[in-house]
Amino acid sequence: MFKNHMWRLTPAVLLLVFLSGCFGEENLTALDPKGEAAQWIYDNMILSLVIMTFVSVVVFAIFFIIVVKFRRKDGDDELPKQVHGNTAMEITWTVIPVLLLVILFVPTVTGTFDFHVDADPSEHEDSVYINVTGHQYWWQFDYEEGFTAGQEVYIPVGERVIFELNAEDVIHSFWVPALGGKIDNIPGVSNALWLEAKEPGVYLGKCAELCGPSHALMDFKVIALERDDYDAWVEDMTAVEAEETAANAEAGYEVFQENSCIACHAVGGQGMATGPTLTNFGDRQKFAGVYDIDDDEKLAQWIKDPQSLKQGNNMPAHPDISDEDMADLIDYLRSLQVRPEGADY
Ligand code: HEC
Ligand SMILES: [Cu+2]
Repeated sequence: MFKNHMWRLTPAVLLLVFLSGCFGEENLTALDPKGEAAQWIYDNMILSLVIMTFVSVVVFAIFFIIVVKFRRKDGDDELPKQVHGNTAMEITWTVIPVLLLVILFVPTVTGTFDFHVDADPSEHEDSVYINVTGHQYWWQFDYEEGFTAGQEVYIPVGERVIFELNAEDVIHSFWVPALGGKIDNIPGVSNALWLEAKEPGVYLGKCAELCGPSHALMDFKVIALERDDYDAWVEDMTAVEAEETAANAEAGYEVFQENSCIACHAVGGQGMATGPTLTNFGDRQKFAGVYDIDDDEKLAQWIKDPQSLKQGNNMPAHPDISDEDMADLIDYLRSLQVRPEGADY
């Protein structure tokens, strides 16, 4: 009975295994590691898979051999010879699993210690140290240089970057599958982890803890730059002053001020923000985590009625902005760029 069930499930399980590679958007996968921490997780996953496959093959092989070989034959009505206890066999099937567990145990424990870091900037003075705050449903990244970034976190490539993990409201979880493991952002607790990207690139991150109705839309990006580009970016982010951004799109800047967007969205400068900092909004690939930044219509819809795009989020509706003002406002938002013209990241 039980065996029948197992067989019926097999195609479904296989399908899941094969499709799991297709569901992921971009590099939202732990199966293509692009950093040391992710590589360690991947190697351990493969190691345990190999060991489990080995155990399954051996156990099932013995099982089928015994079922076939010792099957009751026609006319064979006698009770078979009853055997109890076989010291050699008992030792064998105790020692082999113990050895297999030791093989899994050693890299798991050493790695766990290697990947542990304390949430304490004074212990990581030589590393880039970024304070991550999870909000319903967006990410805030505070840099030691004193500026804040929203939704996209920039790091230098080939260096261990320390992320201190905090939360503003409920528990979130910081996960960049291509770069490493996940650790929870817990209100009132500071956790930390380090990630290192081997290659420059954009790595997709996701909140991995059910945190409310729009949990599934709480995406972010890790953007790994060569050290020089990273330094230039930090310098540019630090230099932005809100008033100066007006020069790019004066009319839109006025709409931004009139509607008190700035009360929740910092542009330049530093400090807490109720919403994502917009200092480099024009550089983003997505807004609100998941929507295409180039989509004017969606962006206007977002500003007028954010609930229609992201249920339960904390941005108020602005239904009264006229179409003309909206176009200016969007121009202004797009003009908020820090990335130098022609930079290839
Ligand atoms: C009461 C605070 C508040 C006000 C006022 C406010 N917002 Fe927001 N805004 C938020 C929050 C919170 C989010 C994050 C929502 C989410 O993604 O869950 C957000 C997100 C955004 C985003 C997407 C940012 C990103 O990179 O993902 C844009 C663009 C935006 N707001 C524009 C505006 C504009 C323009 C105004 C003024 C018309 C405005 N906001 C007024 C709180 C506010
Ligand atoms: Cu979350």
